[in-house]
Amino acid sequence: MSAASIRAQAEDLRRQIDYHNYRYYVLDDPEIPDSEYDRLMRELQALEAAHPELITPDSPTQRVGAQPLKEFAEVRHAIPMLSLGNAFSDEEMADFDERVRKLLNVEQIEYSAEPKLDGLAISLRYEKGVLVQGATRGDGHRGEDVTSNVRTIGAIPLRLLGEGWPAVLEVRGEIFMPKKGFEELNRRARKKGEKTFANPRNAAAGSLRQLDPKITATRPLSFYAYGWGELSVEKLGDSYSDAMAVIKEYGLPVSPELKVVQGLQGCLDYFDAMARKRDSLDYEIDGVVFKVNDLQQQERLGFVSRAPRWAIARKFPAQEALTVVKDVEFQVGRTGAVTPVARLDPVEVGGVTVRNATLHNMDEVKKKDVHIGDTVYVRRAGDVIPEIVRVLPERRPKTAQEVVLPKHCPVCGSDVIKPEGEAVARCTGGLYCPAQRKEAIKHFASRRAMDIEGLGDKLVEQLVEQELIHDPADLYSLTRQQLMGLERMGEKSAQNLLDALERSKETTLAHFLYALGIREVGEATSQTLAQQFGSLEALEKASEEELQETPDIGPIVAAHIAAFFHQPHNREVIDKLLQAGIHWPAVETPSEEELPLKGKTFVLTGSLSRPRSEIKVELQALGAKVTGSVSKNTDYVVAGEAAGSKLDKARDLGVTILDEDGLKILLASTA
Ligand code: D41
Repeated sequence: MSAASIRAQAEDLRRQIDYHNYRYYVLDDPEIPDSEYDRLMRELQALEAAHPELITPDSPTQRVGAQPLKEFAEVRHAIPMLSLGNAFSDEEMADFDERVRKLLNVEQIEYSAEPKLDGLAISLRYEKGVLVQGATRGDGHRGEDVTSNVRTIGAIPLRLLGEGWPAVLEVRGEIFMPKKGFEELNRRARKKGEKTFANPRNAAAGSLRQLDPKITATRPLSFYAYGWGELSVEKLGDSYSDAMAVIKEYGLPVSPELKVVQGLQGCLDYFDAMARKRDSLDYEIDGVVFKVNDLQQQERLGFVSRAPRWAIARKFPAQEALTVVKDVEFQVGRTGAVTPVARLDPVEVGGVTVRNATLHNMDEVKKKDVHIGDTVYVRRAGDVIPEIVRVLPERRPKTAQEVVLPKHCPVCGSDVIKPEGEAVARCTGGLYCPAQRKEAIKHFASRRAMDIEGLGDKLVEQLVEQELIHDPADLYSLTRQQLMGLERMGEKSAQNLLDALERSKETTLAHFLYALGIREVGEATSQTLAQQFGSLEALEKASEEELQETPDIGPIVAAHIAAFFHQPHNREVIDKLLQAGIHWPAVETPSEEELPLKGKTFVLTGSLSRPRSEIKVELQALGAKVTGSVSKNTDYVVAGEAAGSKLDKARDLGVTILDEDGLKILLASTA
């Protein structure tokens, strides 16, 4: 292929990707599935990797790439970023409308209305259609240059769509974090015992103010435009709503809730409608912004100090309230997580009565210093579980009681453990604990565990709900009659399930260990344990110290394993399973010859045709070690599609690189 046609092909891919970004972020109407989008992206990456001279700064592959900064540079806003006046009641809205009508001397005003996003104001500068700068609002005159971070946000185009845009266009809007992404970010932080963000606004601000754009790139940020700054043309339209439609055509997301309404009544109706819709939006809003729609009218109204006289934010009532913690109880989740929950004196928060608030985990209780009897601020944000924001220590009564993690599970009585360095406490009941039963049984039956064909999640749920089974061992005493009494279960499928149960009894020690669902014991660890200990009896008797001597097993995993076998209930279930006839061939400790890959270290990278865990298990069975990073000690790198930096490193170090076919050949040669 000629250089020119490769360049054309890269450009074509970029146009396709930009277009699909627009369909996804701006129109909220994707035309192709994510997998197809990923394929286009990989194709472009491959092309650019082979021809680095063709990479352009506005290529969709170039979102993350900038080096970490020492500090942000200052940006002066040639046209200041204004602030907004507030209205907290319908009366204040009426005052605003009256003022505007008097100043303009008109009967009724046309307003544009949109939700007020709770995020961070930003100015995006496009020159000749290319994003050249992203700057925070700062004090309105001077902000910070966050260009590298802004570039990582998928909703923000690196170049404008279509043509005919002004040579200079500054688009202003709000960067925000959707609720789901915020919850997920905090869940991850909590799991790692790291600091959580108090709300999506803080999370968005914290993410945008990272000096390393690679961190920002991992944060689920989004953007809606709501105005403009410098323009090299006179205007984008005659009204705000027309101008926003133009900005949307350029490929920038505009709130899908943006509407033109007539007069004060139109504003009040829109506000009520948005208050009802609020919880179902997937981002936080703290009110509605109304703007005089006609740009000439806007100009006549002008500004007072730094706020336009033509716009106002009608705020929702506070989402926080004061109440008293009556008690703290502990709930057990499906994964055994034991979570403290505060029982509160019922209190109205933003129109809803709140009786409970989650405290997440004991670290959180300690950090916030919550005692039973304390007066606390509770916050309800959207449809998420209410939270305790902080306590008022000056109101703590003498009778206040400390919150203590129970030693035993409130549901099943098994020991509760909180491993060192982990935030979450867990019930060790596992298979036995009713709170965890369904999940434990689903896992037990799954393909890579006992592989009970036809026993899907729905069926397990029915069986547990109808109390036909209490633990996985009960599966093996189910009768045809019992099964045929279930929904959508005929004679044939009942018999098939019984046959599958029978077949599953013949297994391996590694599969059986994995099926038990011991925390942190995945397939690879199960296999290591089976190899090292050889028998279930030996493993049951192993001390934490002995467990830790096993390759790849650290103190946390060792503690989980020991705690599991320490629980009498778990031993009972295991005995029942063995009595039901589950068996496996004795594990032979393979001789040196049987471990052809002993001493060899592998790294798996890129996208492979099978789950990495599966390949890892296979390699380990042959004695190989599988690690996560490439070093001079690595013997083989198995590289799938779109392999990145690990592959580069392997090349640099001269490590043998295998594709999947190469791996097959290697494995076949060891057989
Ligand atoms: O959603 C928002 N947070 C929002 C903020 C919005 N929808 N519109 C806004 N419009 C303006 C003007 C009228 C000055 C163009 C704003 C803001 N300003 C704003 N955000 C932070 C400070 C000012």
